[in-house]
Order: sequence, then C-alpha cells, then structure tokens
Amino acid sequence: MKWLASLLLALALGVSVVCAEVLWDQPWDGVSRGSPAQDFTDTANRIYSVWLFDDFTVPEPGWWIDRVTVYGSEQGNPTYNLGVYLSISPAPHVDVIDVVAMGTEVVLEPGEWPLRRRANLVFELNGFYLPPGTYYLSAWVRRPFDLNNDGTGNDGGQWFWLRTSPTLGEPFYLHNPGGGWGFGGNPVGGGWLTEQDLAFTIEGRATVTVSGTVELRDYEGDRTGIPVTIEIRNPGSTDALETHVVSLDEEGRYSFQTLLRGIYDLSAKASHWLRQTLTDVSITGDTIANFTLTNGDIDGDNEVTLFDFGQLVSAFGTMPGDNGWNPDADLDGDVEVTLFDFGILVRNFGAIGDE
Ligand SMILES: [Ca+2]
Ligand SMILES: [Ca+2]
Ligand SMILES: [Ca+2]
Ligand SMILES: [Ca+2]
Repeated sequence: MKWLASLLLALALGVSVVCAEVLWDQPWDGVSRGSPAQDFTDTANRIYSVWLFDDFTVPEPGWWIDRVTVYGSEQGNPTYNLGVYLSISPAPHVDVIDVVAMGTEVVLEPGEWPLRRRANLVFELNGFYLPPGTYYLSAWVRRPFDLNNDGTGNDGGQWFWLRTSPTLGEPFYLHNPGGGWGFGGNPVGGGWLTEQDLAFTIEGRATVTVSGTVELRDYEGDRTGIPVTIEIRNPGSTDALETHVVSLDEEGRYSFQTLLRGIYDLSAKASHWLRQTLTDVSITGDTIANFTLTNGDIDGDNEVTLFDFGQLVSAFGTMPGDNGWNPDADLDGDVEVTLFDFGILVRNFGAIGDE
C-alpha cells in the first residue's frame, strides 16, 4: 500500500497526479548500431571523447519534462561509469553544453565484452520546465575506455547512441574536441558523416487548452474588440497563478493554453462588466469554462452603485468626440450614452461581482 500513501501525500500537498505523455519521440530504428557518446577519462583515449547532439522543438508555451530516455548500446562495463549526463542546450557543441540532469544506465540484454548489448540512459527530471524553442539534446557516459591501460576496452569500454529514422529537423551533430576521430574540433553535422538522427524519447506534460464562451450581457457592440482578463487561481485565493488576456470571436468564444494541472478557480473580468469566478474547475485535460458577465460597472470597482450612476450621468447624451464621452458608460455598445444604458444600470443596480 506504499503507492496509496504516496498518492495521498501527493494529494495532501496539492500536487496534481498526471500521467506523463510522450512529448517527443525518436524511437530506435531497430537496425542501427549507433555511435559512441562518451567522455573517455583515460589519458590514452581522451582524444576520442565525443558528444552527439540532436535537435528537438518545444512549442508554445513550453513543456514540463518528467523523463528523457536515450536509446543506446553498451560494449564494456557500466559499473565503471563516473557519471551519466544529459544536456539540453541552445547549440550543438560542447562549448555551450549545459548539463541538466544526471541519470542511470539501464542494460537491457545479457552478455559481456565484446558483445554489444542494448543499454538505455534514463533521466528523471520530475517536471523540468523548458520554454518554447529549438534545443539540442546530448547524452553521454563518462568513464575510462581502457582502465588498466593494456590496450583493450574490456574493462571500461564504451556506450553507443542508437539511431532513429527518418530524420526529424536537423540530422545529428558530432563534436569531438580532441580530434581523435579525425573530424577536428568543430561540430560536424550530418551524423557520422551520414544524414541520420539519434534515438530518444521525451515524456512529460504539454499544455492543455482552456476554452469556452464569455457572454457579455446586455451588449450589442463588437465583442471582438473587448479584452477579457481570465485569471487562474488556487481554490479560494484571489491571487492569480496565471493571467490570460483573451479576445473573443464573433460568437464570444475564447481559448488559451496553460501548463497548470489540477483544481483551480477561474476568474473573468472585462471593462464595465462584473467579475465572475468559477470555483473548483478541474483542469486535467482540455477544459471548457463558460462565463456570463453582468453589465453596469462603469468605474470598474466590481459593483454597480451610485458611482457608476454618477459616471453615466456625466457622460449622458455623448458620442465619441464629444466632451465627456466615456466609452465605459456606453454599456450596450451602440456608441452613444443613452437611456438604454441607463436601463441596463438600473436593472443591475446593487449587483456585486465575485472576488
Ligand atoms: Ca583494458
Ligand atoms: Ca534531428
Ligand atoms: Ca462600479
Ligand atoms: Ca449606449
């Protein structure tokens, strides 16, 4: 029942329990044997240290990455690993390398040197946020190839990064700063001199779409020009975790993307309408939330009172360009402050918006 205790603890802490989705997938092609991706620590083989990089693209508004699996094969002994590294960086070479996680090597097949056994590198990132953009992913092991310096790799050996097909985005890059492979110090595009890609999978959480309608009551003007501010809040709180200023289409529909998952309050406010807060909205996937906003709050204090009446009186009879014109007093949106606007205010007089 340990899992139940963890689940209850997660719920008590307000952590949303979400199954990881596959955000990016370049599976092993089932054929390729891969290229070494290793930081060789023994002096004789340091010049062969080699880093491979492959590109991927994060769409708006970003990802929460939970796990990266890098598919490879092993020819040696991973117990000599001094580290298993993952880097996600803006450029495909070691000069800008940015280590984001240490991982583990998981050997999937039996056997010993010189057999090559499938062995993946697995990195648990547990919700690492990556903003939108194009990145270069690199993974490698750090260990000696020839620990006892007898000319064989049967002690340390090497790890190889398997390939995928077809190529997604750019083919992979190779960087061999020591020049041992004959490619010099600069990153080499096109894989191991061929147009290929590397095998890896990124899991985590992408965004969900929150959408619906905002009914702006007692309004006949152009809704598409009216910004509506929608806040996502922790239940019962008035502090915004995220604020989305949305525009409506002809039918009053809106939508936005969020990275948040869980139970939240959603709160909408537009210029001369009262705020409406929908409580305890479950955002676990694409979510619909519809608002109906009450008209009449000319001064924007979220109540329809004598102050709004006063502003309407000051603007009464005006049109754009007139002295005293106040667009927020034109409650019905007919571009004039008239008795119709007065009628709306009277009908909603005393109304108070949600917090
Ligand atoms: Ca050896
Ligand atoms: Ca690629
Ligand atoms: Ca008011
Ligand atoms: Ca009007």
